[in-house]
Amino acid sequence: MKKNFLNLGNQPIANSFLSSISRSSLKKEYFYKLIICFNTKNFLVSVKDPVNPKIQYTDQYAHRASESQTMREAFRKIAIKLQKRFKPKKVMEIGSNDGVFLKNFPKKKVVAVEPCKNLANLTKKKFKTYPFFWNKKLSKKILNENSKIDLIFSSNTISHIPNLKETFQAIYDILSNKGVLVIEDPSLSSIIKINSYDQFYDEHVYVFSALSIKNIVEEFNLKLFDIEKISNHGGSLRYYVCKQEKNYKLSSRLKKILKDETKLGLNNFKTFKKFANRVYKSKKKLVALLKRLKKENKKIISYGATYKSTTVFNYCKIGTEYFSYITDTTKNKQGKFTPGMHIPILPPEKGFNESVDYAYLGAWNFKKEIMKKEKKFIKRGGKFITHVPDVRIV
Ligand code: DWN
Repeated sequence: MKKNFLNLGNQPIANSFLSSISRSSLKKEYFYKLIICFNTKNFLVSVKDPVNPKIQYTDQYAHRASESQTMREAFRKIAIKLQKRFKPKKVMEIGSNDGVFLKNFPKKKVVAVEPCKNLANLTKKKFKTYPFFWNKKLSKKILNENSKIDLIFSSNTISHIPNLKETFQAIYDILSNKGVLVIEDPSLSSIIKINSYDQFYDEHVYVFSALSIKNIVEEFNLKLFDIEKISNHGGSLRYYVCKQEKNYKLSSRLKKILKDETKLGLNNFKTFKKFANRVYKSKKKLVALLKRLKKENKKIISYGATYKSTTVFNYCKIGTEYFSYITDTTKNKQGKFTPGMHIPILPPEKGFNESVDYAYLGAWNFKKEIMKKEKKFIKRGGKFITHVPDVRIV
C-alpha cells in the first residue's frame, strides 16, 4: 500500500528553464502536484503522480554531468575501478548525458543510451549512441546490433524512469550471464539524515534505499550483491546487481547497510512523517532568514541554478523579492529564468561580484568545491547560506 507523507505543493518541471517570461511563455508553463509517498510493502519512496517523461527529457535538457570538477573526477575514478574489478568486454551506460563516464573507456567497447537528443548529439560522434528512452524495445534493438553487455552503468537515471518493471526486464534481457549492473542514485538515508528534501522533484520519481532496491531487483530475477556509500550529490549509494548470486558473494558492507537502514526506520512510515515535519520547519526558517537579511538591505543571490533549488524556491515561494539573480556556469542556463519563480540566471563572471553579500547554495552538494573556488568572496566578508543539514549562514 502507498501512503503519502510529504506535499511539496505545485511545482514546475525542474528542467524547464524559460528563455522569456512574457505573458504567453508563462501561460504555457506546466505545473504538477509534488506529493511523495511510501510503499509499505517494498519500502520504495516515490513521487505519487509522475510526470510524462516525454515532456521532461527533450532536446532542451539543461543539466551537463561534466559541469563540476567533483563529478568529472568521480566518473573517471569509478570507470577505472569498474574496468579493474569486472574486466568487461562490452559496456553500456543508460543515461549517458554528455559522455563524462563513457569517455574513460575504449571507444569500441561502449554503447550509450540517452533520450535527450541535444545530449545524444554530443556523444554520437565518439561512441555508438542510441538517442531513445530505455525500454524492452530498445534493449532488443541494441542486442540485435551488439553482443550481450557485461557491464551496465547508470548514474542518476534509473531513479528517473517511472516504469521499473520495463526497466529491469530490459536490463535482464541484455545483461550477459556473468554481467553486472551498477546503479548510482541519491540515498534515502542521506536525505532523511541531512533534510535534503530538495532531492524530491519531478525527475526523481524514486528515491532508493538498499532495502527497496533489494526488493525490487529480486522481482526481476536479479540480485543485489554489493553496495558502496558514495559522497556524490550529498550522499548516494552505488548498487551492484547480478543475475545469479553464485557469481558474486553477498558483501558484508551490503549486510551492514541493510541493517543500518532498518535501524534508521526506512521500512517504517513513521520515519517519513517525522521527516515531513522537519521539512516544514526548514521552510519556515529559510524564509525567516531571507526576510531578515532583506530588511537589513543585504544583496542575496543564489549559487548554482540546480534542479534541486526548483523544489526549494517553489515550495518556500522564494523569488526575486529575495534573490537578485542566480549565477551558474552552465552556458545553456545563462540568460534564462528559473522554472516557476522566474529568477534570472547570469554567468558567474557577470553576477558573482563585489556587490553580493550573501549567496544561497543551490548547489550545496558541491559546497567543498565552491568554498575552495570562492576564497576571495569569503575573505572580503561574503557569506553563504544553506538549508542542508539545517538552515544557517556558513
Ligand atoms: O539527478 C540529477 C542530477 C545528478 O543532476 C538530474 N536529475 C538533474 C541534475 O540535478 P541538479 O541540477 O540539482 O544537479 P547539480 O549537479 O547539483 O547542479 C549543479 C549546478 O550548479 C549546475 O548547473 C552547475 C552549477 N555550478 C556552478 O554554477 N558553479 C556548479 C559548481 C560546482 C560551480 O562551481
